[in-house]
Amino acid sequence: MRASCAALLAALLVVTHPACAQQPGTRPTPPATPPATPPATPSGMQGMPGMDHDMHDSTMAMPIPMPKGMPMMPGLVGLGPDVTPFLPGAGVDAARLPEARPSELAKLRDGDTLDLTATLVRRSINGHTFTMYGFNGQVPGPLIDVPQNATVTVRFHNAIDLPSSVHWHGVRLDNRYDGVPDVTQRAVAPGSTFVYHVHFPDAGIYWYHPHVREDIQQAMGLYGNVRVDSPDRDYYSPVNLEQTLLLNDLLVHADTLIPFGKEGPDFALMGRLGNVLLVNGEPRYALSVPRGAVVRFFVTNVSSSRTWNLSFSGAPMKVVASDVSRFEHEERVPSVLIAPAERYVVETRFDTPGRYALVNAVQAVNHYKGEFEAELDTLGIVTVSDTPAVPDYAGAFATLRHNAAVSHDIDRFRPYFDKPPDKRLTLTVRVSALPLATVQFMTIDTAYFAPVEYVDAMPDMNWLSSSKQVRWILRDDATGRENMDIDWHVAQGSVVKLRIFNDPKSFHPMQHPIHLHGQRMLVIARDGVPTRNLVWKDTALIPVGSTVDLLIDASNPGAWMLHCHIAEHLGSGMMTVLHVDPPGGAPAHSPGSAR
Ligand SMILES: [Cu+2]
Repeated sequence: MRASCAALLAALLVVTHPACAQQPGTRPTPPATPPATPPATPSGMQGMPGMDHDMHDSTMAMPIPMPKGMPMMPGLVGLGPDVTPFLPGAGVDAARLPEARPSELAKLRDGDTLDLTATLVRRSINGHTFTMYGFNGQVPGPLIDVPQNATVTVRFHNAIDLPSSVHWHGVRLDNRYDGVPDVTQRAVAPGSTFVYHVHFPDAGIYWYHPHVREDIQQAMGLYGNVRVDSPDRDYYSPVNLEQTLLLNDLLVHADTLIPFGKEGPDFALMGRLGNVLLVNGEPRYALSVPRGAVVRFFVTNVSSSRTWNLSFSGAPMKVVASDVSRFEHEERVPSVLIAPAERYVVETRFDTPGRYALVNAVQAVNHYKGEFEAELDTLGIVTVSDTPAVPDYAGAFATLRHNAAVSHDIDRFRPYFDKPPDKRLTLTVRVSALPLATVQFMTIDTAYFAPVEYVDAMPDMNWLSSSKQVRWILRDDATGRENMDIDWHVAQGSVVKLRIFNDPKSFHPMQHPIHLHGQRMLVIARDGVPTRNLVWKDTALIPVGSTVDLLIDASNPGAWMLHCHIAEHLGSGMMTVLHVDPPGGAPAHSPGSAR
């Protein structure tokens, strides 16, 4: 929310606070803390970004956690979202559920079969016990490791208390197995099974999650990675260790999960931003490595709405790959910015014995001062021993590779970069029946915007907005049609230039990570500035006020979702379908039945 100045305005200090006009939303300064003095302390390990989480203070009277020292807006006290509260496992005794296990490796070969079962699990997080979900009793779900070009069978069994499905995020697979209810299949009812045949044409890091009520099912633990291994042994540089990091956040008040909306998402304005930050399902990530070790991290953002900015306390880092390919050129980066559903592959060298903190460094707002300020959360610690790493990959790490194969693959698309857009979308929002205080607040507040909002500065207004009141919109500029009324067809094999504009003048502008299923795309320009180091993507962040040009390689036939990956925005309508028609027209196709 446009919170910093808004709070001042709400307090009837109707002045333009000079700080409010300062560089709204400028990128945070990444931490440059040397490893000898890591910012991590035991108290910094609790993962509570800006939230007051003390069980014994007055916040106990609040229905949701608020930023420290900030009361609920007077006009909103006593209200609740207009949806029925829902939490997993109603009436189930958590003590009788199995404790969730960490993710286990599921190494599959071409033709193998995996049984994947979504169940209720018991979780213990920061000393509190919750009933949540897991795949095969694990959170994250099994790390599925397959060779490139393998096809595997996954028998998905739904043993949770909601309809579900599995979407294979970023994978250019057969449309029938894309996992989207009412588009490619029917939702899998509790107690039912659906069999997926998944082909993996591209090396890299992917993930799987339900495509039903993602705001509940992902947040409660239904997510896992797929690592697709290239047959090229030199595909990545040599490293001493590989790690997968799945980033999520959980919204907890004292010892209680904040319920979800049964009929549709609450927190529909900004999405649900948790106050407990999780790496691989746990609030404390820990890794021990020898001195000089080079570690390749496969990072996936599975959170509903949070955009993260990761770094390792100044340890040198290079970015190697993203969603569907490697970059044309490896680059040194101070930190990596990762929006919901994106993946980045980064390599880091830990050359000094000691402790390096894995931190999320973003820009938050201070309501009372009306200023942007840095916010730093420690997600975990990498402990580096005195023992030297063997082999020593310092030389390989110092080399920034040029991936000629990636550039050559892109070459045949370059002639299309400068063509006029084939399709244009505007991102906006429409609201109705919100509390009057929220509407008044937002109307004044929209005078200010940040390109990317990293924290929920006004969780009371956000919590009270449900998908019944908020409609997030993809609008086709050519026809004025919105969301599922857009009827886009393109020919298989065409190269589609899609221009997306995120309208900063809407009622509540916000960044949107836009995801296209089943194809790959390039972000070729942002605000008219060409991208100089390309990478194949399936998700692109569209900041507020920005115009982003995407070039879609529409090679995979079928009906493919195009949507915002903020789960509450998707649940509030922000989706459409791109039909990629094979020669001879669209295939006759009806959603398959759950078996
Ligand atoms: Cu969105």
